[in-house]
Amino acid sequence: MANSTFVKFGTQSLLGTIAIATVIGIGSPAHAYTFFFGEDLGLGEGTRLPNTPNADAARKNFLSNLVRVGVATETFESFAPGTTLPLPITFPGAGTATLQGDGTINNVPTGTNGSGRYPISGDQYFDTSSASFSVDLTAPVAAFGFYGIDVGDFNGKLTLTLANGGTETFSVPNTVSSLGGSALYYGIIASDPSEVFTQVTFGNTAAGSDVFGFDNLTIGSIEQVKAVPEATSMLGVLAFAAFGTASKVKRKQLKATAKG
Ligand SMILES: [Ca+2]
Ligand SMILES: [Ca+2]
Repeated sequence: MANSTFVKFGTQSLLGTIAIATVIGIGSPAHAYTFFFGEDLGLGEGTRLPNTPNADAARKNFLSNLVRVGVATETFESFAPGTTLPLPITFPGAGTATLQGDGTINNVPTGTNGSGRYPISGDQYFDTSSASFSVDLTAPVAAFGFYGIDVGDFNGKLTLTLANGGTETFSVPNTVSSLGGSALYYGIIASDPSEVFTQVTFGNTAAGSDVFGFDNLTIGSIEQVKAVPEATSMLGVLAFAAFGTASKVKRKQLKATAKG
């Protein structure tokens, strides 16, 4: 008897959940961006990390979701040191990305710039306060990934605001108040054409004081994102929209923590 009552109640609860999910799905389609994050903690302002395995793994995972042909990565090696913004950069197949705001191309062949910042590729990187830094895109893009160096040692968490008609802000789960010289990789991939964006504005909870380095910017169009498996049912779509992104982020954060 008790068992039968439980089953009945359980069914009603499930139906209630479906109804709520349907309302959410119709009223405001939840975005299902996929996030990629890996962080290697710093060893101090004067020390360049000898390797960045967690950040590299996140980048590898990010790139594995993009087609191999045509996706470009800007390493900032071809610009004259001291170059300031605006800085237009062409990404074949994905349009032009113009870096806007404050920042400078820095050349640091060895060690750090004295404040924990250094290139990931080659000798150069882009140095910015993140108080005023955005990337304007001539064509809507679906994938955006980069290395951030020396984020968080002045108590700041990095944020990215995507403009796609409205705006949506995402926080990078970087460690705060760590030693200088850390390296992280952060990537975002849209899963369908409604999620593409035309501008990424950087912010920082300690804007102006938590200066960071920026290297290996990868941008991809929706055509350069590998197809994601289609959900098998409407309920699957709604459940994924409501809960999929959060759990993915959580899982990746946990993974990064375990490794770091
Ligand atoms: Ca620093
Ligand atoms: Ca570089």
